[in-house]
Amino acid sequence: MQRVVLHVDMDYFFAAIEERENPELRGKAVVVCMLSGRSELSGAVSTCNYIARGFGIRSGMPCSRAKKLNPEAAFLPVRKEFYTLVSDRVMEILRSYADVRENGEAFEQISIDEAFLEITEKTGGDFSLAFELGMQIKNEIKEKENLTCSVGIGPNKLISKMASSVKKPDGITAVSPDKLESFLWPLKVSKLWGIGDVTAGKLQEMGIVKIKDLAEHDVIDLVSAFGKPRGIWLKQAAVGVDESPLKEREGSEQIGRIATLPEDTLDVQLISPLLDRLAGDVISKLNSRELSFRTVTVTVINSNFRMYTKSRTLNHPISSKEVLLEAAHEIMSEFLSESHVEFRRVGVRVGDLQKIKGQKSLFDY
Ligand code: TTP
Ligand code: MG
Ligand code: MG
Repeated sequence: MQRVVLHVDMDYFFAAIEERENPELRGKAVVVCMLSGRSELSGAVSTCNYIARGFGIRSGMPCSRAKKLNPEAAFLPVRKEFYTLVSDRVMEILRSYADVRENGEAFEQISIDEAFLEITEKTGGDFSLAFELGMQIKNEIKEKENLTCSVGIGPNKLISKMASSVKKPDGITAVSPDKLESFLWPLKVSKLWGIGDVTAGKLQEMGIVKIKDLAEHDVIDLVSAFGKPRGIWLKQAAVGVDESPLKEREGSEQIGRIATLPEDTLDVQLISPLLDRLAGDVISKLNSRELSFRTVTVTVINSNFRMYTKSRTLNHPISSKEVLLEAAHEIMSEFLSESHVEFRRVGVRVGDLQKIKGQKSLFDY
């Protein structure tokens, strides 16, 4: 199946949150500053809204310079903890749109305001469905958080990441596999995600300016200039090839099983046997690897293909099937009491895994 990856980047994130919290800022240039505290405006610009960008203000610039560019702008100190709370809520919305795998969602957050979602299964490889899903995501973030974002869709991470910056703010851009060359080739090599100033400079010395030049360049020459892995990567990236998978959240290996119900239903009698079977499979996998768990997560996907998850954290690590079943059934009954839309798929997974300490038998002594 054709792979589809979606990338989301929030628009002028820190400044947009400040604007939302303080409607008087609307229509004004807003600059969020990392103040060093030494003297007034002695830090660097963290970010600014698009009105401020119109005055030439940019991330990383000294705040004093920004002040010269637009003395009327509102200068606000960063409130990182607050932005992180907003980011966490946005990420949970995004996560709910990603394909569901046995060990969790195919989702990778890469910064406070950016994430990749694998949506290959969700869309069946169809780029127009992917575009609709992108619009749904934008609407939900606007509705729930009153913030805008820009979305890129492509056959891999590289292309989706580059596509999301094409139309900003509040844009959406899909680059289907047949459009790779027309999308990439007119761009300068420095626009290729993963190429920094040093590589771009070196390429320029070799006469490679546009991505098209890179695509047409002899790979052996690239390998001798940049080494084998990098040389091959450059050649492939120039034609839009990138096979890198989404990386899971670090340190959060999970073991899980997910399955489709015989029919869409809200009947506990039909759901329970499947839940038992999934929990049994999870326990066997845990036992074979001698692992205990501390968190239990139940996932349901309803007949509208929306996904919901709920988790429980136990107060100590355990490997008991009874405990897993009890937690899973409790969570499921919460879901059932809240939901009006029938369930289509259900999943059980455990996390916070730990190796069970080897219990020696008497014979070992
Ligand atoms: P970005 O996504 O790079 O920028 P942005 O969201 O402000 O604007 P855009 O609409 O172009 O996406 O970064 C996300 C946040 O990270 C940004 O709001 C503030 C912070 N940040 C810094 O603190 N310093 C920096 O140099 C950059 C680039 C970002
Ligand atoms: Mg952003
Ligand atoms: Mg970003």
